[in-house]
Amino acid sequence: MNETRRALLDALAGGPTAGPELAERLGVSRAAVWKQVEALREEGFGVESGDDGYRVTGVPEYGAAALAFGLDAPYEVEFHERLGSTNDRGRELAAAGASDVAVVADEQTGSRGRLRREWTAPAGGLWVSLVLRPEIPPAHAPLYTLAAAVAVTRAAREAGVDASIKWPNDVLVSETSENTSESSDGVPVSEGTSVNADLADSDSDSARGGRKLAGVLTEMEGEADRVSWVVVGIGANVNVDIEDLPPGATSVREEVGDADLRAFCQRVLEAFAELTADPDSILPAWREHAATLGRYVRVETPGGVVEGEAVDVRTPGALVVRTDEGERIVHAGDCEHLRPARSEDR
Ligand code: BT5
Repeated sequence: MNETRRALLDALAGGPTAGPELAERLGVSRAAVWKQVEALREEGFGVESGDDGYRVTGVPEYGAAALAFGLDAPYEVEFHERLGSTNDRGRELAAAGASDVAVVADEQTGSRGRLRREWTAPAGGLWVSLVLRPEIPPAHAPLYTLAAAVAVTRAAREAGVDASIKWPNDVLVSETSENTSESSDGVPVSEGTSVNADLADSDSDSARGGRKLAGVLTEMEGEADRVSWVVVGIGANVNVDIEDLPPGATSVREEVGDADLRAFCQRVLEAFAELTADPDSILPAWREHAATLGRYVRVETPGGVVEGEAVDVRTPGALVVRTDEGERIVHAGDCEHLRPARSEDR
């Protein structure tokens, strides 16, 4: 989207604006404003011109302009009806030097989870990858994964879904029964290009116990002291039938009925931008939205199994487990929720 279009959308999002004022704010002629307004109408916006200027009366359901309209986050939106993988496109953009771009697709035909697992992404879900160039050391990149999980969980809760995070980054809707188990991979730090892939190829995933609503795949390229780029891929089942998803998955549609996908996407982008603008806020927010803390967990790590009560999470996303032999810090692993910790055990 060109800068004039974005500036026009930003101006109109603030309320009715007169043509001459728009021309001045956009630094273009009034005729050019009119042309841009016509282009918005062609994209499905309702724009009326009245005494107080141009006023938006309707926004298309989804698309680049719809997502940019009223978005309170510093990302340019690149939208595709259908794409292989938004992460692949994000990596391409990153390699070409782009930053602060949100690649969104309505449907993905070759999307990936961790360890190159298949990710199912039919139309109606939120499939987005953020291309970023933060000034952080590679070891801190997992914080971005945690921030993404928090952002999706917030948006899901706002949509009425009782979502929470299982360490490190699966967003689940838990079963009412407590004695169930789930598993997932952990967050290895900065090896290769995949920040949160690796370890045991357990495909049992989070299906048991909690139904998986969303997942995050963060990839990066970096040098010893600084990342070059990070691509944070977020997949959330929003307006999707569970029959079109793998077993063990759930969707916003399944839990509470359809949500406004455009608003859902905007909320995720806004929450993510807010969290990463203040990195110190990420871990406290993660703790607040996590289902893992206060539970007995079993984590399969590269160094063996760690079992005990998950008591905290530490920078850049390590899990602190209280075991019979004392506290263990787990950076990566396959985590199962065993049961809630009883208060007398603490
Ligand atoms: C993840 O992997 O949870 C990360 C998923 C990231 C997907 C996004 S979509 C936008 C961006 N573009 C991409 O190409 N990817 C990212 P993992 O923890 O490895 O979980 C993968 C497993 O989840 C699969 O093996 C399935 O069992 C299950 N699965 C696949 N599709 C699912 C879905 N839509 N909902 C819930 N579970 C799913």
